[in-house]
Amino acid sequence: MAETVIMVTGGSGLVGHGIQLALEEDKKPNEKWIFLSSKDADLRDREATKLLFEKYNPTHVIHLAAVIKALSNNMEDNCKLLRVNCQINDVVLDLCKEYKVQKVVSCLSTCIFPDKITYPIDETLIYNGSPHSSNYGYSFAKRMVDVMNHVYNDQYGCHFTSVIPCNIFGPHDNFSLTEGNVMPGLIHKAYLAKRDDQPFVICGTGKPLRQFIYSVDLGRLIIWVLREYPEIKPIILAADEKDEISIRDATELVIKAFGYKGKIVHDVSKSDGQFRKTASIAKLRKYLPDFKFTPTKQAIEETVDWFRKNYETAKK
Ligand code: NAP
Ligand code: GFB
Repeated sequence: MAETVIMVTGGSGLVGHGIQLALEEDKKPNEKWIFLSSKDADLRDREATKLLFEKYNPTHVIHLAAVIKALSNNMEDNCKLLRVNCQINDVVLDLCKEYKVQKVVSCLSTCIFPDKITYPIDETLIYNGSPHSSNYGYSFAKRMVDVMNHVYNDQYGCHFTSVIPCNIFGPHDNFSLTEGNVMPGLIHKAYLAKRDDQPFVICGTGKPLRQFIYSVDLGRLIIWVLREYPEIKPIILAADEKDEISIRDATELVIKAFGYKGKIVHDVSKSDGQFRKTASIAKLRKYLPDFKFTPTKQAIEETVDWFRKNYETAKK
């Protein structure tokens, strides 16, 4: 059987590690996986990136690399996030065409959907309005990946597709208190509150709603998309709608996992961001009716356990 060489851009991040953990239970002998980080090449640099294609000769690419920030930083840096992400995507996808890569799976995000929309959101609604203003630089860069997938398919017959995950968390996340997304931020804050016997501060009102997916579940689903999903059009990969929870609920699960019993304070000077972005997984269920997500409580406990054990070296 011919060897499949799968090159994963952004392979050193949260989702890259989710795929690596998922592969531990689902290795195929004819697949060779290469997980890249920014140390291998700056993907904005076409010549440096070309050397990676020459070196590894990938038959398949999972394109995860992106510059991601939490809500407050997105708001301050929409311009940078638009430019950097467009530069990376342009170089990677065009080289995939040049090197005749058989299939590319890129990663979008549920924050790309219009802010003012009826819920639940589905894959057909991406272009029905502007994304939330806190996020529009990053979101428009991501929308352009879907546009590129279609034009490269129409014009050159490339099989480029994409997945749209909701908020992700798990081991190897960015647990920075200022730059991390909400779940790793809450986990780091709960760790410090418990250790130093301090109040636990939630940004905003805690009322916004989010769907969360465990990085290992997402890893399993991305592997399925790479091997089996036939469409160019994107597919939402998210928790079931019924499992959407408020930021306050997520906080309760995190502090329980730490056994923290101290005071909880809301800093309402901090933005709530988008109130909700509830996404439907009807399309995923049509393909995979029996897929079982890890319960959020269990996934949080596993992530907290990982963070405790790896506190010194975790990205924070
Ligand atoms: P992450 O942990 O921040 O990792 C980002 C990855 O991109 C790292 O491997 C990083 O390399 C690499 N990278 C960044 N800039 C680069 C550059 N100029 N050249 C080469 N590599 C570069 O991200 P993640 O959370 O795993 O996200 C993966 C994908 O999922 C992204 O496309 C993101 O937009 C999407 N997504 C994430 C979330 C979420 O909640 N995290 C939700 C929805 C969608 P280094 O490790 O060397 O820095
Ligand atoms: O994950 P997050 O930063 O962004 O979550 P989005 C923001 C929500 O969690 C807001 C509240 O309502 C915040 O006020 N929150 C409470 C906190 N405490 C914290 C905390 O300690 N840290 C953080 N970060 N938030 C993200 C995008 O949007 O969605 C990313 O910014 C990515 O780029 C991701 O696309 C999927 O969920 O609003």
